[in-house]
Amino acid sequence: MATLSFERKYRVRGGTLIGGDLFDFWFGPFYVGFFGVTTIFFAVLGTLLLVWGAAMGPTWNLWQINIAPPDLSYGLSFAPLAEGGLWQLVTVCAIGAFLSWALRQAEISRKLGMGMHIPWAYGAAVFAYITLVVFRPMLLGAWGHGFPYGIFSHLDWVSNVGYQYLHFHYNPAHMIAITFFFTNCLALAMHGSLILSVTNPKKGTPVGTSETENVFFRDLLGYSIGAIGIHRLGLFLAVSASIWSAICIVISGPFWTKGWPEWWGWWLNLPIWR
Ligand code: UQ1
Repeated sequence: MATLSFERKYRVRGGTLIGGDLFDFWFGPFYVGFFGVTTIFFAVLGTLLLVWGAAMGPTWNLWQINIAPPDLSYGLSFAPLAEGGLWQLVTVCAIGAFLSWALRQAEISRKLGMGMHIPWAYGAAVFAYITLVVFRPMLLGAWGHGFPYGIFSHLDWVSNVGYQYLHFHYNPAHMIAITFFFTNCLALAMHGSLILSVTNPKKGTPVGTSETENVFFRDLLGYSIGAIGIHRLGLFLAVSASIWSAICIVISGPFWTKGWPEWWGWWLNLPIWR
């Protein structure tokens, strides 16, 4: 789609965090900026490294391609490219691209005079990823604790690590994370369906207003959280899901080495049951 006429007035100079005016331009509809350049650089390099790894591997079957982290015996050192070094470089590229993307969001937010809600919210998901592939492996003393980059292989990793703790669903932080994911899903389904239903009345009836939205939920639940409130709730639920995901994986190993069902012993052993 062509740039809308009103978009032109938002194509203003400034707001950059780095590079001054040098990268302060657009490519078609996309703002570039210094971090647009670094995003493209890391994303393209990382993808090429994955393709190189696939070329060295035994298969081009998309489901079975696997770029594995180094063997645990390499600890926290650099591994040869064909023995996990590629995974290490891909991880650096992924983190470089994700952080560049967040900083590009921050530059665009500054340009438009917006708050920093979007980069911080996105940053929570990046934080969960970095916790998984950097913080936890470092706490455990080996990059080999990172997860492999591959469709089936990463599923196998999740299954194996889950069984390593006997039953991962007994991890209390995992329970909280899942509860946030599900509640977020419920809230977005409620919000999306509410907005679509209010703006798509049957033929002949006028489109509803914010009061129609409020009244629906007051009739249904005796409470309406409000137009801004539902978005605050959504942000809270989504960011909480990311943060509790990071917590649930970082405590598995570094802070709790037994099966997760055993953690609940404190509850089963409370004197109130005797
Ligand atoms: C709601 O109360 C509300 O305010 C009018 C919305 O804004 C448009 C909503 O999208 C939703 C889903 C609700 C209902 C939510 C709760 C937590 C009662």
